[in-house]
Amino acid sequence: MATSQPTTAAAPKKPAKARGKAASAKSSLSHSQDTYTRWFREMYLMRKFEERCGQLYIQQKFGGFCHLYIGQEAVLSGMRQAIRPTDRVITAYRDHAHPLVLGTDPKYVMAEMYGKKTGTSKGKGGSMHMFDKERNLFGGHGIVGGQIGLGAGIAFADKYRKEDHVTVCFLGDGAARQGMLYETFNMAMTWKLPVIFVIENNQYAMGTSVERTSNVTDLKTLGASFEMPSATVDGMSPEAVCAAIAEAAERGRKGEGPTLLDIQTYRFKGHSMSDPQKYRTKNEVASFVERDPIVHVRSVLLDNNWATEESLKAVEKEIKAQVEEAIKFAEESPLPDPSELYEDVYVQTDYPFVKD
Ligand SMILES: Cc1ncc(C[n+]2csc(CCOP(=O)(O)OP(=O)(O)O)c2C)c(N)n1
Ligand SMILES: [Mg+2]
Repeated sequence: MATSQPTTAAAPKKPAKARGKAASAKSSLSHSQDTYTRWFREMYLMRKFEERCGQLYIQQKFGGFCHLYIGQEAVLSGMRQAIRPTDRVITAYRDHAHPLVLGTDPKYVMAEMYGKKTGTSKGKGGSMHMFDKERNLFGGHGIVGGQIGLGAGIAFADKYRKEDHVTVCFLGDGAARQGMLYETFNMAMTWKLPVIFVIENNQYAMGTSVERTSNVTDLKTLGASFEMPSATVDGMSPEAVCAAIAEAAERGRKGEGPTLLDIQTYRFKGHSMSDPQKYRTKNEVASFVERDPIVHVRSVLLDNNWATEESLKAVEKEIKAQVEEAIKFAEESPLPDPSELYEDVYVQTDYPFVKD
């Protein structure tokens, strides 16, 4: 298959920042009322959860790092719509929204933020290490690019066991510069692994723009020397993301191997909570906030008479209450017992390197 083969979901050639507002809500709808309703609910949950995390972090309710996902929600909603619940997901440290979209109860995600025993990783992972075995979420990884090889490894295991799952392996535009990417791309193409490499290209790695990290700024071309099918996708549109990931998943399930998607998105907030954001202008941020995917989905629902202002307000109220309940649960949960420190480190109880 040709490198950089355009998919139905390829974004216009202009960089995302140069494009105008989301297309009119009524034009060419490819999804049902149920889908838009679900997108609204889950994106609103991701947004409110993250807004509250930001506030709680400032109030020093929990420590460590805190990387918010605000602005990038359409990537996860589009992905969730395109895959099966049995498919696998792995990501980096900007990972609070991934369990939420996969259906993990927000209270367990919030408890992990607080380092509590009831958290998704029993309070031993924190913000950067969300896992959910039942929902096939394999983390949550703090080493930039570390999950690229792991994602291909999960896909290798599925292929070896002859199971038809696909793995969606998320990575940042900064992680795309890691050597791990090239070794993994080579193996994934050689063995035609069912893995979709999704660059969540929010245009910055901490304060460093894509333009400053390489001569190559069209990230879909990173797969070119491996002849990996690839495309650029508008990450502010859940419809475009869904179409691109669905096509890539089908390719993976048919045994045709991996796909690379450069999904162009934007984080409305700083890299982490301690980012003065001197590397970008307020106008640049505003140009993306104008394309807020939640506003887009909201207007699709209203313009098609699939919802009313009142019904959406009721959903918002319900979700805000759910997030508050999650905070209460987290605050009231116990801390892990110090005796649990060495539990869940190795699967094998007699692992030869474990010493007393
Ligand atoms: C191997 C490694 N190098 C450096 C860091 C420090 N670091 C943390 S986040 C980050 C930027 C990564 O940016 P990107 O991959 O674009 O993800 P984003 O934060 O935009 O989601 C860096 C360099 C790290 N955690 N691991
Ligand atoms: Mg980035």
